[in-house]
Amino acid sequence: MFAFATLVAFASAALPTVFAHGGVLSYSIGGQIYEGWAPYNSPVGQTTIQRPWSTYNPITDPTDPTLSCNDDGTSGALQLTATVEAGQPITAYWNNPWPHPIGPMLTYLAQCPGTTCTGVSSDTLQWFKIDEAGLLSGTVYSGTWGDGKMIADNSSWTTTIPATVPSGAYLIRFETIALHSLPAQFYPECAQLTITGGGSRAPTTDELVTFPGGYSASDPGLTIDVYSNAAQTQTTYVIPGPPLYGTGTGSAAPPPPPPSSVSSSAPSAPTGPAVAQYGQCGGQGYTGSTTCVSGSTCTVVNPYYSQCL
Ligand SMILES: *[C@@H]1O[C@H](CO)[C@@H](O)[C@H](O)[C@H]1NC(C)=O
Ligand SMILES: [Cu+2]
Repeated sequence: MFAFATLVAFASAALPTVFAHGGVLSYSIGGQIYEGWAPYNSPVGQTTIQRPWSTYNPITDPTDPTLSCNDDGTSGALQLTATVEAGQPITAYWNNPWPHPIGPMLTYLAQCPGTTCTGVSSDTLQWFKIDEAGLLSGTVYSGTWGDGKMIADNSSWTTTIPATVPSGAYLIRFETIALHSLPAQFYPECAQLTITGGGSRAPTTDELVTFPGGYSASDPGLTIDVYSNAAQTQTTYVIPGPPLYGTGTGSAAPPPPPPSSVSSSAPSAPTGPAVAQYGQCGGQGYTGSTTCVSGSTCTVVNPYYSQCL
C-alpha cells in the first residue's frame, strides 16, 4: 500500500488526470498475490508476471498498436511467469476504487509458441475470450454493467481458466472498456501464465482474434450512446470481440507453431559489455551484447529470446 500511495503522489504531480484512469495493478492466483508492473517507475529491476505497460491513460482507438497489452508488445527484461492449473481462478485488481462503472469486462487468453511467452510479442498472438460481462441488469442508461460489478467486487475481477484449454504458455489479458464517454476507452493489461493440467479443446478459428484487429470502431458495443433516449429503454448490449471460447462453430485452430529453427538464434560469439543475470542476450532481431556476467550463461529460451541464466 505504501508503494501505491507513493506512486499516486508522484503520478498526480506529473499527470493531473491520473486519478480518472489506471489499470491492473496486481493479481491473485491460488492465494498468492503477484504485484504488477509499475508504469510510472523505472523499468530497471522490475520483476513481475505482468507484461510491462506504459500509461494509466485509456486507449481510445481499437486500431491502436498498443491494444494487445497497453504497450509495445514486449516482455520485461526480468519477466516472470505464474503457473496456474486449468480450472482454477485468477483475480486481477485495478486501482481501487476503479472510476468507470459503465461498460463491459472481458478476459482473453493467447497461447504462445514454444514453452514460454517471454520474448514473444503480444502483437503477434491470437486471442480467445474466456470471460465477458456486459449489461447485467436494467437499461443501458441506468443499469448495472460488468464494470460496475468489478468496482463493487473491490475493484477486482475473477476469471476461471477453462478446464478444457490445452496446457501451455499463455498471456492472459484482462480488459475493462469504459463507455461513459465516446470514443470508448480500452484498458487492457496482460500477464504471463503457464497453464498446467489442461484439456484438449483448442479454440476454434472463429474464436480467435488479434489485437488490434479484434474490435472495430463501428462495433455496436463501442459506439453505443448510453445517454441517448433509446438507451433509457434498451435492455440489450452486444459485447464486442469474438464469440466466447466454447461457443464458436469454426474448426479447431492448430496450436501456434513451435519454434522453427532454434539453431538460428543460438547465442553467437560473445561481444560487447556483459549482460546482467536474467537480461536478454540473444534472439531474432536482438543486436545487443551476447556476453553474460560471470556466473550466468546465455541460454536459448525461444527463437526470439535468449536470457542470461
Ligand atoms: C481489495 O483489494 C485490495 C487491492 O486493491 C487488496 O489489497 C485487498 O486485500 C482486497 N480486499 C479484499 C477483501 O479482498
Ligand atoms: Cu479513466
